[in-house]
Amino acid sequence: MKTSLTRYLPLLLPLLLIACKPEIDFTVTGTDGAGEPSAENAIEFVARAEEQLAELGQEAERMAWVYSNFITEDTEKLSAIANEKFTARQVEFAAEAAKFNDTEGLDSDTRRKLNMLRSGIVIPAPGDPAKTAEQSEIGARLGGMYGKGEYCYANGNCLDLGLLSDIMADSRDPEDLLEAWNGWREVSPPMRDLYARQVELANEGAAELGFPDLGTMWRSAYDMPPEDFPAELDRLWGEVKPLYEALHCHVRAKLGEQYGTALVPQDGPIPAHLLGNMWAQDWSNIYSLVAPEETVASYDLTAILKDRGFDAITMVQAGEAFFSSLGFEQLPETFWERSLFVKPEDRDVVCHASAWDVDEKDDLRIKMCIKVNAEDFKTIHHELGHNYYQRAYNKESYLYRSSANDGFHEAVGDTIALSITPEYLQKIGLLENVPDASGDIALLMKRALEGIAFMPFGLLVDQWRWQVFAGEAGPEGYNDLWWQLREKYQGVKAPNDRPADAFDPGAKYHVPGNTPYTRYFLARILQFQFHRTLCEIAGDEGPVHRCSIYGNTQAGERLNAMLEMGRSQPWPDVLEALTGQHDMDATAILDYFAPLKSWLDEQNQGRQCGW
Ligand code: X8Z
Ligand code: ZN
Repeated sequence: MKTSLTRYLPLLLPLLLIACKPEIDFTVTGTDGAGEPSAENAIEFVARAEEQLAELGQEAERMAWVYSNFITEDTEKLSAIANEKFTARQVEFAAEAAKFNDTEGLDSDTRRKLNMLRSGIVIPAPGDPAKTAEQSEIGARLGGMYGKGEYCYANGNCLDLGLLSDIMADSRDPEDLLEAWNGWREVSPPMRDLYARQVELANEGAAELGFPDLGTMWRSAYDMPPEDFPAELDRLWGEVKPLYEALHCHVRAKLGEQYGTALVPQDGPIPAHLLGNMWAQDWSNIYSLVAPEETVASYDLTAILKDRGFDAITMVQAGEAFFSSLGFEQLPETFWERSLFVKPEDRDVVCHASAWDVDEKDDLRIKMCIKVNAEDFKTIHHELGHNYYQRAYNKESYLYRSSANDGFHEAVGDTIALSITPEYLQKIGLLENVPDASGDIALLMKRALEGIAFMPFGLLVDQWRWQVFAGEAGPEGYNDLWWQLREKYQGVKAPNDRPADAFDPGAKYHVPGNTPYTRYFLARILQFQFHRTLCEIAGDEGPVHRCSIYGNTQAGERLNAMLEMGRSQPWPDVLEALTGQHDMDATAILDYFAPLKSWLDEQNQGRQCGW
């Protein structure tokens, strides 16, 4: 809902999109002075709220942009102030909206928008202005701590997350991996008490709006009763889990061969520092360790991009060209002028990739510290997906300028990325020869190391937060709960005993950045549903993992038609408009990976799987 930003993803601030301009008139909202909470007054109230929030949004958005591009004490403060004003306003509107709960005769749009106003705040603040200010300051501080984070080695060499991540990706020395892994986790212990206070304040804010806790408020954003949502996630995860377990089993066996079974016991969770990624959420960097031996070597997109002299800009241009081939209008000139593509040498910035729509018209931007590699090539498509979505729904009214549910926003660019197939790379001149069908297992393995490996992580981050919000773990128990969930869902374990003050969840952007995470789990399901449908529309009759919709304007039109709907309808209806299906459905992902699943099952014969 609109209460989730124009900047997609990373909510640097605890807030959604906006903050306010001091010159705006804040008087008279809601039912005050407007008589009874009648249906007529509700319409008027919603219109007023939309107008004010739309206007207020831009300044906070600009403030947040400046802050995350120049992290200093001053921009932190300015950003917190802007955020505080916006939050206060949002909370007032939410409370006003609740007054219409029992109003009869509301039309469905007004009812929908009132619900959005009431429940769509990511981090609601208590009504007390001092607490709102405190909460905004904490939010800004946490974002800055993460953005500025670095680890200094004994030789005085200090590395930021990007460089530490390079070690996680490339090193095969367990000691180096462990130091980088531990080093990054030194950034987060000072966040723990601030985070705990933020939870306390946000829960108070949620309670004032009538929710038992913040987790329930977050789960209210899915066009179904909040209590049904976890069961829906369990259903989807239950379907994908056997595939994940098969992948886990094979990867663990191969890591055992690489590092020895003393380090990687073959009947337990995998040590989290050996999977090629700081959070073990994407395993594609260890492809060479787990690659199918009998299939022909597939291509190495990182090497191709480097050999062809790609840089950050030309990589983004290639992403834009894909969308253009589907019939999407080119990005505006300002996108190229205002985006941040490369990490600046001279200042701290938030490098975590994000996409922005500053004026909700066409001031689209991305902010990324792009490296020339396959992973960032994919992330560029991910971010551009956000931008094209933002542009597609910009004719909707303010509260509907968002995705059908938050998983949809995350799924669009990832759907396009599934079309970066060997055939596509050949078409655009990056690959001479397309591997024949014997290369499919290699291709699917790479995709699974990204997408399937990610799924339990995508689920557990909010399982952790929901329990924290519900008071099931206090600050002393945060870290243990985190590792219980990592073991339960991912089958990974901390590589060493965690220090008493460890706050490992804080070492993942979205926790200090307060960005809900279940959206990425949903996106994994949705992207394969979208891909399957778009390939059908494109008339592709081959295996779906080989299909690329590049150049197919019918597929582009149908995709755009869905994007244009924004959040104006319940997500099942939006999903149906594109796919004909009313439900999220894991069969698309399972069908896509079916050949790999058979292959993994063969490899795993005789191995003891599970943890
Ligand atoms: O945060 C992101 C995007 C921005 S919305 C780069 N992602 C999650 C992550 O990095 O943890 C994309 C995949 C999951
Ligand atoms: Zn995203």
